Order: sequence, then C-alpha cells, then structure tokens
Amino acid sequence: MTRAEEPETKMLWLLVLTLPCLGGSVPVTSDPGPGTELVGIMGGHDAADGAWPWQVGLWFFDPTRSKWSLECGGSLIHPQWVLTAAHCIPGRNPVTQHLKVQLGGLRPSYSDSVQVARIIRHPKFRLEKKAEGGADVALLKLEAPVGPSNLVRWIRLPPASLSFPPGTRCWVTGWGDVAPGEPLPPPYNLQEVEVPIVADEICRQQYLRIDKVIQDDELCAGSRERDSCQSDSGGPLVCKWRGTWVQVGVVSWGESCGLADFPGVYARVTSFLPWIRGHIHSSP
Ligand code: 4AZ
Repeated sequence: MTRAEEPETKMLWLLVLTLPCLGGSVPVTSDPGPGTELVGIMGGHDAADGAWPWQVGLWFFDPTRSKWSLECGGSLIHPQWVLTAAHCIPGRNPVTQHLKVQLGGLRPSYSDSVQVARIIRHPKFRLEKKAEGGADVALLKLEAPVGPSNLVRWIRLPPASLSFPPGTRCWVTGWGDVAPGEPLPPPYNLQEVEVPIVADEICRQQYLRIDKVIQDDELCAGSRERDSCQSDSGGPLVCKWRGTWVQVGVVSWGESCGLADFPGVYARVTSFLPWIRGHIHSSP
C-alpha cells in the first residue's frame, strides 16, 4: 500500500533523499511515447501540472510506526468534498486525525495536505469483504472549502443515465504501482493512462472464471498493460463527455494489474449519485 512516507525528522528525510535507488529501480525520464515506457500507473506516463486538478492523495497516519504515508487516491467533487474508495479507510471507527488530503500536487507532499472533518463510508460497504463486496466508496468532508485555482478544481459527476459504450477511452490517474508489487519510482510524479471501458458482461464472465463476482455497482476498464494498480485505489476514472470531463469510476480492485483477461474494477459512480448528493446537500 505504501507509496511515500513523511519521515519524523528533516534529518531522516535528507538521509532518504541521499540514498540512491531506494524503493525503485526505474528512473523516470521524459515520455518515450505510448506503450513503451516502464513507468506507469501501469503502462502510463507522467501527468503534466494541472492536467488532473481534481486528483487528490490520501495520507494516513500509522500509529504503530508513527509515520504518515500516501496510500490512496481520491477526487475533489465539490469545494469541500472528496470521493474515494471505502476500502482505503482502515478500521471500524476511523479517526479524522489520522487522515490528510493532498490537493493540487504532482508529487507526494504531506505539507500540502489539509485536514478532514468527516469520513463517511458507504453504509453497504462491508469491511470484511473489502473492495470485492461492492459499495466501495467513501466521502471525505474537508475542514474548509478549497480552490478553485489552476491546480485545484473539482470534477463533474455524470448524469444518472450516462453510460459509456465498451471501448470508450477514458483515463485513470494515481501514484500507485507501475507493475504488480513494483512501486512508482522517484520522483513519484503522478501517472496517467488511457484505458478502454470493458463491457459489463465480458468482465463479469472473465472474473467468474476465478470465482469472483462483479457487482452491479461496479464497472470495468483497462487492457493488457494499461491499468490501475495497488495504491491507485480511490482515484478517479474519468471520461470526456460533451467537451467536459466527468468521473465515471473510483479505482477499487482487480486481479493483479494489467492482465488482458482481468481489467481493473471500479466503483460505478452513477450507482452512488443519490448517496453522494444526499450527503453533500445535507451537510453544507
Ligand atoms: C489494489 O490492490 C488494486 N488492476 C487496485 C486496482 C487494481 C488492482 C488492485 C486494478 O489496490
């Protein structure tokens, strides 16, 4: 899960910075063109400043290690609300003090993160089933409204009736693994990759072969070597619709990453619109 950490002291940070090749072996260079580079989300490349201004990073405090680390993504859907995956939030009774939201940065930066006032997991999410049980969405209310600016902006939610045909090319972003078990290497630039929407029925059949069930509130996207991966969880899957970006999915789970027969599984945003709107409107 761990993507980046905030060491307790500046000294430790300096030490980490000076240690070569810690945690990654693939240097990030300029984009050599689609399909060839080793850096990813998986099969992706460096995102440009301000390209995905709704992308946020979730920093969690681990009390046993006394450390903050960037573990998940999320998206700003309103000046004061973030949409993420329920499975990103640990424990039965999560405490807001152990979570911070990074806004508007391409690189992990704990110091650019803001506090959270409320954590709301979807009531149908089952902790014991984790992401695979469905309803893998959570809302975070920020302590104060933010933005908009060039680097921070919210993403539109789709109308309830909107669905994209299989093959539609959408984008997913995050600081997650570039291959299964392989963390994003320094300098940890946010990654983007274009992924095709996969037909519900095809995805369902593919996962049934390994006895996994795709729920109605989930959708699939991705292709061989183009996928989200561990620690991208909670991040947005967005598609262009009538000239604007809308958030169609929330990174949830999948069988490994980048496998041709097992696309990434996303919480289907249209399934949760009433729940999302209910909270945002009743808690201004
Ligand atoms: C994860 O473990 C995870 N390939 C996220 C996304 C995918 C697989 C695993 C999709 O957080």
